[in-house]
Amino acid sequence: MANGNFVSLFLDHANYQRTGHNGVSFARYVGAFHLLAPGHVMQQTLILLKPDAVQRHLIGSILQRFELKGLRLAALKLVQADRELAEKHYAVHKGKPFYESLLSFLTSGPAVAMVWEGREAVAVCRNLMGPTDGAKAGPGTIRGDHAISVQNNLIHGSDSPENAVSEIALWFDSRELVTYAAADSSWIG
Ligand code: RTP
Ligand code: MG
Repeated sequence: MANGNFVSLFLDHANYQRTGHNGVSFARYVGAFHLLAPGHVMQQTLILLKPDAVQRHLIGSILQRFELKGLRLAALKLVQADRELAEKHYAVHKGKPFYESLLSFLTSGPAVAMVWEGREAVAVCRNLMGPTDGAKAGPGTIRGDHAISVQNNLIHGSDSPENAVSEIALWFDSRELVTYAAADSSWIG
């Protein structure tokens, strides 16, 4: 097997959900397997660059942080979210004082929707983002370096593997997710 190391075949949960029962194609199904060291958990997560990130010309510099971390880009598109999509995405916050303002913000212009994949991708991305309030986020994080607002905090990231699966399905059609071998994967681990 790869590099002569003991590796295990691990079925990515999100890909299994998308392809396991509906059977998009055998090739895509096989592509959902990853060669991983034992105990490593491969995940996918939904990342949105919110409308403030697009308007502030921060798409490239934020996106680069995910690339440099060693995550693999599985899907990417520019989306003008409508109210229905924003309501579904932030359904958990319905009824909170900031809910209406949040929906207005998310629908105020285009957002960049992405799926990033890698070991512990959900937690890795949340750490790269920093805490919700830009004023409290530490330097070195995306929000800490570029945001000072609670609401206009540039970026969304799924907060659990389970929510990642449903959020990816909300923003992407399964055919928009691309499976390929990253040339540097054996070095990144
Ligand atoms: P996200 O869901 O966007 O990744 O952000 P998060 O987990 O860090 O924060 P969450 O509590 O889920 O809040 C969702 C988004 O709502 C806006 N917000 N405004 N005015 C306020 O008090 C307030 N609190 C939250 C932010 O845009 C936050 O990211
Ligand atoms: Mg959240």
